[in-house]
Amino acid sequence: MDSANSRPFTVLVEGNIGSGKTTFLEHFRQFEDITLLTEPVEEWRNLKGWNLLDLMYRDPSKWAMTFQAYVSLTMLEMHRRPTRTPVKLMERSIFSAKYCFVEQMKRLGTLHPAQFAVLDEWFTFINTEIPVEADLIVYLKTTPSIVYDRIKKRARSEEQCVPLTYIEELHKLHEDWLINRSHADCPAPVLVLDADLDLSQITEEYKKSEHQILRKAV
Ligand code: DGT
Repeated sequence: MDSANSRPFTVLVEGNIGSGKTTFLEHFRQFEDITLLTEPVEEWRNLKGWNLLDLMYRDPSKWAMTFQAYVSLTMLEMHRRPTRTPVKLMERSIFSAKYCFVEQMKRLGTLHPAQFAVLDEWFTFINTEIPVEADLIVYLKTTPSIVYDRIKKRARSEEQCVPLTYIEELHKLHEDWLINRSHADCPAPVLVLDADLDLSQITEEYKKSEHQILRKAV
């Protein structure tokens, strides 16, 4: 733990849909003293029997606001979840929800400007009033066409309608946020990994982040 305030060294794992965030987290399961918080997709797929992810993809104009409100809540819960280990790895964050997904929905017109304004107020309140600190962002950088093929192969039913252009735009939003630093607040330094590599080579790439995450010479 950080001796000053007893909070864990917190790493946010970010990257486009299908960039391998879950695989990256699984790589760190071999180490002790790390808490792994995978994204609550299953909660989004089953809230009291409702599949909000599916509703959002089927009828975005109607359900985007509801979906994003629930994403914000589940992400905030992960940011705030008490952790007994000195290191915490989190898949995504309220930041990518805001800077990538909500921004995309605003640009596409899926979110009405009034809905966007409400989400924006929530984000500003959370970001200024509730501690959601991060110490490092691992950006799993990918080429849109490569992750598009992976998404098709993994065939998560809700995602079958996602076009390549959607993935390309999401890629640009990740790049704007994490590489071009177009938002005033990027909560932590960014480590960029090449996540285009296939499974046979990716472990070597993941290893490049071990010393920064475990904070020891490995
Ligand atoms: P991975 O392990 O890199 O393959 O990660 P994925 O693709 O399982 O996880 P992620 O977060 O990239 O995407 C999960 C699904 O949820 C995907 O269909 C996009 C969607 N999603 C995630 N976060 C948000 C969000 O804040 N807003 C919207 N609209 N969709 C989101």
